[in-house]
Amino acid sequence: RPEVLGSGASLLPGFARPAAASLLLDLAAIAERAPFRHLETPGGRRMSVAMTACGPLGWHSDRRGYRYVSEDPARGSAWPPMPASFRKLAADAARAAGFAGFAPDSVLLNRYEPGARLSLHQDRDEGEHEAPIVSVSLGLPATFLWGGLQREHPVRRLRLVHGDVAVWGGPSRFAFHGIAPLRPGEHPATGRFRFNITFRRVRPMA
Ligand code: MD3
Ligand code: FE
Repeated sequence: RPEVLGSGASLLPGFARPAAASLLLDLAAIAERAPFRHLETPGGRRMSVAMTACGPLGWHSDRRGYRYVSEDPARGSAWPPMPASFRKLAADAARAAGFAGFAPDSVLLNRYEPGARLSLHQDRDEGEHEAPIVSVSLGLPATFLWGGLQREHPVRRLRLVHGDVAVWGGPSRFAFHGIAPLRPGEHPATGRFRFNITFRRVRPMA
């Protein structure tokens, strides 16, 4: 039962819980091939969130800017393929939120350690604006900051816990959002970390 957060935005509490163990196994295999790393912002700051990717395209940031790339710049080879468990969960969650036919071509994996945060931003490096973004929270809980379409708009706080899935489409696709600094803790499935998996459609469907 999706909970409608706003126009085009839905929270599916616990939707990924049944799949969580296999998602985490697949995540560990991806991280073995393409390790989590702290990217540099165009302004030269090291991100506190560690990231990696899988699928045809991966999000990357360095001094030259933000962009999607088909090879992992750290290794000079393709990103690991998208596991079937990931693809299915993303499509099922999108369908449950009213977005049938969602076929992501990029998966960003975020790893939060205590104190790691993501400051308020918009996701606008994707060319395909009709598709939603699907996000899966695993491990330690986090406070999601959900703003409006302009940076100055008021920010709502939403607690995201292990297994929660959120689908961001329609007008909510370009809302400002972020994650408050992670509180230290211990989670049975992920230890001292929170992981977030976001599914994106970057290139138009053929
Ligand atoms: C709302 N990640 O990777 S996921 C990101 O928990 C990112 O790691 C956060 O923001 C995290 O870009 C939040 C939820 C999310 C993702 C994309 C959105 C919410 C969104 C795009 C538009 C509106
Ligand atoms: Fe984002």
